[in-house]
Amino acid sequence: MTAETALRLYRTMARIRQFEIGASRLMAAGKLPGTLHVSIGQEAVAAGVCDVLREDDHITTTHRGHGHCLAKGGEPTSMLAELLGRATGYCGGRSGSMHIADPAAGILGANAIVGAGIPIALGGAFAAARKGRGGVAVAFFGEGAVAQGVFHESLNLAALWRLPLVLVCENNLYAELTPVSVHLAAKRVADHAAPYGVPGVRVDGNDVLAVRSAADEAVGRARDGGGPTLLECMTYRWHGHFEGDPQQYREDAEVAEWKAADPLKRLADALPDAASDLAAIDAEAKREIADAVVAAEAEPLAAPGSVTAHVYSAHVYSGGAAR
Ligand SMILES: Cc1ncc(C[n+]2csc(CCOP(=O)(O)OP(=O)(O)O)c2C)c(N)n1
Ligand SMILES: [Mg+2]
Repeated sequence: MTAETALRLYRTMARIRQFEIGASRLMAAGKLPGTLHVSIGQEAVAAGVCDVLREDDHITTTHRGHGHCLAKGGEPTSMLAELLGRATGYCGGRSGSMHIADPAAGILGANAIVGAGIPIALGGAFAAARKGRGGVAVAFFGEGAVAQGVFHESLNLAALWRLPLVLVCENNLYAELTPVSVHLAAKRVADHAAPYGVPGVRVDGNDVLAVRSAADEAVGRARDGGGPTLLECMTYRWHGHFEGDPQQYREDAEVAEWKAADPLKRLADALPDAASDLAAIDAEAKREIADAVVAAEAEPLAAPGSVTAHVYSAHVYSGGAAR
């Protein structure tokens, strides 16, 4: 691991952290329509995995996907404009935080439906295999998606066809308000890989160097035709399931314990000689996101008159009576 790589990983995590602090503040100020799910505390997974991806690789993500989008090359002002309902946002201001997509950056979409991004990434992996240029697709999902049929269907097909798919489970111990022990029979998500003949690896998801190293191996294997890997990253969200969640389902002591395992602080502790570089990166990330908030807020709101644009069913039924 070179110093340059370590600083790049820190920068990615710092940008994600600042983005989500900014989004959380906008929500608290009543400026964001809809719901907001932030991944503060989980930044090492997005940063470590996306660091080993190429620009032409693809990802899909979830309702908690800002970090993955930023780490894959998503543009913060366009993301914030989307969150703020602005016409210049990634989806024209129509979707908010849960459907951000940027095909040019290889982001096939966040997704509000639990598990729904996994088969889309499977399609990305299938396309990459057909193109034969060593492309890889990564599906990010929470442990809440693992009991969904589509997780198993996708893992089965990826294994059968040795597709270049990396399934990255962010196990943050809760699905909405439900602890993992109550909704998953298996003790370890990674153990679901073995019946499909696929490597299953569990890593400390707050250790960005460990995540990067496991992702490097999985992505390398996928690129070389070795098929899929299931990577389980153990992590924790500092905020509630959504902004405003009263969080009566967990103890303050548990949150405090995980805050002490802050992925940014852990990397900083591993780089004692880089304190001034890291401080400069923090300051730069703060400035970048503050500027992006100002720029996004200055953009025009999506025009109410455009509300039926991009609504496919309106065209399907346009010849007949509305139903
Ligand atoms: C198919 C489906 N069922 C239920 C929901 C409601 N829902 C939204 S988020 C969520 C929990 C997701 O937990 P997890 O996958 O662990 O992701 P996390 O929120 O922890 O990042 C649920 C049940 C949904 N969006 N989609
Ligand atoms: Mg979860």
